[in-house]
Amino acid sequence: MRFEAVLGDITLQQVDAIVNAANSTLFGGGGVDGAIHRAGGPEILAACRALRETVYPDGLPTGDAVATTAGLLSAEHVIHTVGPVWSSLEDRTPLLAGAYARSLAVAGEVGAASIAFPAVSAGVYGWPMDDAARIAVATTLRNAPAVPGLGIVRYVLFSERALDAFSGMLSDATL
Ligand code: AR6
Repeated sequence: MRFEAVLGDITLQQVDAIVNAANSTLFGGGGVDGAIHRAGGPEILAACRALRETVYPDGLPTGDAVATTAGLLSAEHVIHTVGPVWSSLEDRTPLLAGAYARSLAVAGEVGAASIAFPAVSAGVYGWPMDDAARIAVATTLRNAPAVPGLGIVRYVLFSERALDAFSGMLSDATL
C-alpha cells in the first residue's frame, strides 16, 4: 500500500475516489467543497439532495461519510465526510479520526483502489494544520490496510505549509 502527500487541487486527481470536506447539510459550501461541486457539476448536488431526502433527513452526522457520483470529475466517486469544527475547549479528535476512518470504510464499500484526501477540518473549520495532519496520517495508516482492494492513499494539500505538515507526519510515521 502506498501513502503519498502531494501539493495540488483535489478535483484534478486521477484516483477512484476523492474525499470532500463537506458540512452536514451536504448542500455544498466554500473551500474544497465548493471546488468539488463546481468542477463536478450539478449531478453531485442532485445526489446529495437525494441522500438528504432518504437516508439523512437530519443531515450527515459529523464524523460520518457517504459516497455519491463524482459527476464530471475523473474520479468515480466523491466521498463526502463532515469533519468537526475545531474547539479549544473540547477534544474533538475522535470525530476527526472518525471522518477519515469512515471515509476509508466507504471507499472499501464502493471498491475504490485509490483515494485522495484533503486536509479535513483544517480550513474554514479551523483545525490547526499540524494536529490535523497528525490525526489524518495516524488514522489512515491504521485503517487503510484493512480496506479490501485499496492500494493508494494520497493526501492532496493546497499549500506548502499543509504539504510540509502531512509529509513530515508521514515520514515520521513510516521511518
Ligand atoms: N484541493 C485540495 N485542497 C483544497 C482545495 C482543493 N481544491 N480547496 C481548498 N482546499 P475547507 P473544512 C484545502 O475549508 O475546514 C466548506 O464550506 C484548504 O486550503 O475546504 O473541513 C464546507 O461546506 C484546507 O487546507 O474544509 C464546510 O462548511 C482544506 O482543504 C466547511 O467548509 C480544508 O478546508 C468545512 O471546513
